[in-house]
Amino acid sequence: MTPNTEGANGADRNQQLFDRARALIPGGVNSPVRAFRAVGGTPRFVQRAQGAYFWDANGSRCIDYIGSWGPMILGHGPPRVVEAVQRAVLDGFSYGAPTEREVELAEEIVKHLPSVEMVRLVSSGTEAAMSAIRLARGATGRNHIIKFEGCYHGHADALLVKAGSGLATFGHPTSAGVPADVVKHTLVLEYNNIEQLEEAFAAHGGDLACLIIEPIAGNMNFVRASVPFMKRARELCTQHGALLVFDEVMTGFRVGLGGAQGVYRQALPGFAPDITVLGKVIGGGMPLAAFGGPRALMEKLAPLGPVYQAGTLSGNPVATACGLATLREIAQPGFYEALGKRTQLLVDGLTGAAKQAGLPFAADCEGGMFGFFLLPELPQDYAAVMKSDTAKFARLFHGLLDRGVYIAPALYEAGFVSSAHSDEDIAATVAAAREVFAGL
Ligand code: KE4
Repeated sequence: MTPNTEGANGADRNQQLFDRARALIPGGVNSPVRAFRAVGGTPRFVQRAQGAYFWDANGSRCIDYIGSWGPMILGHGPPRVVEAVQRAVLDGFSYGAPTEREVELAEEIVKHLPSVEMVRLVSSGTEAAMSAIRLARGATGRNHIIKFEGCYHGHADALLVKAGSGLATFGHPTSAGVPADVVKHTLVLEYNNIEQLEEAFAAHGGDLACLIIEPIAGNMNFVRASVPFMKRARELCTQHGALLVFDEVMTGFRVGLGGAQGVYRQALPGFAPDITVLGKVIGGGMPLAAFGGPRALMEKLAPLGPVYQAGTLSGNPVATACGLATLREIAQPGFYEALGKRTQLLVDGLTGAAKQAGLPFAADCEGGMFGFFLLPELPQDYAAVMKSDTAKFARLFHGLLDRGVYIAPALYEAGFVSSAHSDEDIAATVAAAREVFAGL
């Protein structure tokens, strides 16, 4: 695939746009990961996208394995979703009043997640995770929370925290502007570390409002919580009266129709979190997220209960049209079987190409989500992920990009396959990777 780095008049329009953007928008982007800081180079300014592809400002086409960081599970511009959105906008953009479609979307979500009896729609994953923690704290009357190193739950203050100096010591802010007071209730533990779980609950169990976790950590690229670890987390939360919060913003309706909790239920019959946080796929690319759980818990939310939560654009009629049409498409029989096969084809192809090149390489996937590491085996926690060779990853990233394959511009991000990715796209991706691996 010949790289085309220049527009019609020979100028690199991505660079021109990036220069203009950086004069007006911090870092030239509206979300940091888009700035290519981890891999260097110039971000691609997307001009349009369709199916498995986008075209950048130079008119160069890329096979897109980010898909807006997960939402575009049907690929870009799925016809029936586009029609639903076009119809919705003709009826108005936003009302700030209840609509039937919010009820229909809530029904669709509840239908597929047995642990969710009620759901509240919001506009971003950050808002959903933040609200879920407030609900857990309001419901339990407790302040402390547990999160895990390497898991990302949006940028609410209480969650921008790194591990304390020793085990079961409270966290320190990872961002300027977050007062130490705000994170002093947040315990940060090692993902998949059962011993630390036991110790933290032994020391603080009676003061814990919740444990929040990414069940498959897509913000460490792709790290699964082990079944024994997840089983123990569930048991300890139940034993100590803390709530188990599943952050499925990335995995929800991405790894399967029942989300990651459905995957764990296969190994742990009856397994269920107390609160589920959703986003990305349920909005189909529009600003829509949600959190839900048992009725008794959710009815503690305003206007019924004492836990306040609100939003001008919550349940926005255009966003709900996009999300509802998306969920109805992916709920079709066979959708996830076909998507999972396509993702496995990619992972197997990349693994074979890397082995052929003699590269340390480990990959994993579930449904339409995948991850890979330039490591000999799959890491189980953040420290192991960070042993990756970032310079080598950057060379891989740009080698693929030059060949029209767009993966995440950071080694700690997952990748996403859509139902629009064809076998030919997968083959072209593996061929490009084979060329790049040879030179790494
Ligand atoms: P948003 O506020 O970005 O909608 O969602 C926050 C969030 C919450 N929970 C999980 C598991 C998430 O992955 C995210 C957001 N994911 C990142 C990608 N790793 C979004 C990309 C970005 O920050 O630009």
